Amino acid sequence: MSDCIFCKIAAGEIPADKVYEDDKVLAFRDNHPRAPTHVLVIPKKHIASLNEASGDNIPDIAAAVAAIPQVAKADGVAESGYRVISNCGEDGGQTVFHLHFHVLGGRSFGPKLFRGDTAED
Ligand code: DGP
Repeated sequence: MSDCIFCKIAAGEIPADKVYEDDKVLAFRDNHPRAPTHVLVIPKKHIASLNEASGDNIPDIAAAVAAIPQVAKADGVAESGYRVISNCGEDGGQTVFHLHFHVLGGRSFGPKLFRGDTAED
């Protein structure tokens, strides 16, 4: 997709700190890291979000998921643990509409998903 920043990174048109690459997948460091390890794992194919997960896209999404433990291992967080997030849509907090998995590690996130423990937080 011509105006997609992650497509441009996948095509090598915009530089990124790459940590993993194969024919279907690219992983690179987030430019606004929230943890010592903060890597974005993307399918190279333009898929806007998990909302578009379907038969045709599943091999690309599966390849991205399969790259996650390799990224975690390479960054030394596989044993200590890490968090994987894929924000989907506006309420999900998605800002870049090319499917990506945030791989966050190197610190403890604890059991909470939200700031508080209620559905409104
Ligand atoms: P999300 O809010 O889930 O859509 O996350 C998008 C992330 O992408 C955000 O943490 C910042 C990161 N990001 C945006 N533009 C770039 C870029 O040009 N390069 C890199 N490395 N990361 C980017």
